[in-house]
Amino acid sequence: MTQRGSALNFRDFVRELLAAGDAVDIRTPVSPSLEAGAITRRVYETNGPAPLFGNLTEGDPGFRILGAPAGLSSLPGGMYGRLAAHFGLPRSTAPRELVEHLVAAMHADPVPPRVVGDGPCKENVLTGDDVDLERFPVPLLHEQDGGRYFGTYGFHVVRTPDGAWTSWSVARTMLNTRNTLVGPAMPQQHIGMIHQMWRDKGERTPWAMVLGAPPAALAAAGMPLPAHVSEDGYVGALAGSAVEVVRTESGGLYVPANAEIVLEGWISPDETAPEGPMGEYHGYAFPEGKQQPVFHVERVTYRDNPILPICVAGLPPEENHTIWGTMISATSLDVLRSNGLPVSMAWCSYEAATCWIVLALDVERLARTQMTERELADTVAEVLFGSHTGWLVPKVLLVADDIDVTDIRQVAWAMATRYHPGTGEYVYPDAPGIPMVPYLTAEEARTGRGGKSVTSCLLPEQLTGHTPGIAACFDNSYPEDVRTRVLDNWAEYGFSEVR
Ligand SMILES: Cc1cc2nc3c(=O)[nH]c(=O)nc-3n(C[C@H](O)[C@H](O)[C@H](O)COP(=O)(O)O)c2cc1C
Ligand SMILES: [Mn+2]
Repeated sequence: MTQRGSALNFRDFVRELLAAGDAVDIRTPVSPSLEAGAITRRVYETNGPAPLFGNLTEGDPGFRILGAPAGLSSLPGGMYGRLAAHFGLPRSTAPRELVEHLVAAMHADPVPPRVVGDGPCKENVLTGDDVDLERFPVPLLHEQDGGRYFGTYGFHVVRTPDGAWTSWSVARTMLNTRNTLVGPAMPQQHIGMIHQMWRDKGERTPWAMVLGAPPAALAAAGMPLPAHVSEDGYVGALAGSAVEVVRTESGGLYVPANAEIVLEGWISPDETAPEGPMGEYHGYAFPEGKQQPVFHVERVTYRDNPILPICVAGLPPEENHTIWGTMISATSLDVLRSNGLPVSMAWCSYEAATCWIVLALDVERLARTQMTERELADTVAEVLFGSHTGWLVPKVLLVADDIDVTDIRQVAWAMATRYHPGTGEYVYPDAPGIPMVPYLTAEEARTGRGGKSVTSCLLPEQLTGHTPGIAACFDNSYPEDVRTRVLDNWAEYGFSEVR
């Protein structure tokens, strides 16, 4: 028996989406070369149900693909339903509750994984010359991509040489040869740090990659938890029970027992190969690829009729926004609060492609700090840009918490009516940041510094604790009896239900 439920079992997750009408079981033959990518893209861009491709024209018979595993949904009351299902939460869970749930698990004791002897991920085994990644329907996701991507919704497993820290992290991998992959392992990311530890010893990095992982594990692997924190223990705390793992044969690493597909092998200390380009999280496809480390696959294990999940990166909303952005929101909220800042909510607007984070400030608590706007901006920059999570996001917007930061319309309104040109923006040319941000100069990208800002969308009075005027809107501008009557009579007036 393997553990069940949508958070800890990818197959159950898919089954629940199908049952809720938030996935479609596609029986029509579909090509993994561009067609599956095009369908998945259109699904993101229309908030459609996740496509489960059951009849692919390439790859072994019975091998499947799930697109848009955390796309937004147009089902009533469940826009974030697919995201919430990653954590076993009700489909109606609001972003604020989700973020607080993620933060709470950061403060709970880690629940280390439970080792079991066997698991569904070992139903099929390929070793030696039989290792052939081309047996899988490895998709070409965008026409401009430099290759076919095997891993766009899976995570790497590596461990420090002393065994103290196990890292699970999401990063893309492109097919290089039938038994090697190539992909980024940036030195600021934990896989890059751990890979460097093995290189310093002159050794290969033992490595595994997990596809079709328990959804909560995938999300945690896409979360910038601090260094030396093992994501596997965080997942146990988050899901409320230990993740069941099995030992890999080749590297002595542990992987979720019910994963769809597991690749085992090692990362070369020095070998690189060209990777990319690929349509990326910021929304653009740039023309150049890069040399990246090569991952050698010595063993492949998979479930019967395996399902390979894919993220077709590009314009929001896709998983780099819905999963990565949400996880960054939680870790950022935690680091700001832990440093005493009066932040009530943090949110990477999906529409901003994980290139800005909006912070809601409790203006009464803010007033008590007696900080000037500059002091506030500098403190936020120091705390956030100095952290692992803040390295990822170049822009910060500050708003008072009368604004719902998860509603882009309210954020746009605050930006337009409260940000003061010439004085409201504070820039940090020395702050370290991810070099993938599109507007960076060549020099900023090379040094990994600059292009970072904090923009205040606070009215001057809000620094002293009050908001002058109120939003003129349905909730604020009518007495309760009028609002109730309007809501009760809505259908009778002839309007359809509001979603
Ligand atoms: C769908 C998806 C794709 C991602 N692709 C990459 C990637 O290719 N490279 C990368 O460095 N981070 C990527 N990330 C972000 C990392 O997973 C994230 O920053 C995470 O915190 C890294 O783990 P670490 O903090 O343990 O280093 C991706 C995240 C998601 C959800
Ligand atoms: Mn980590």
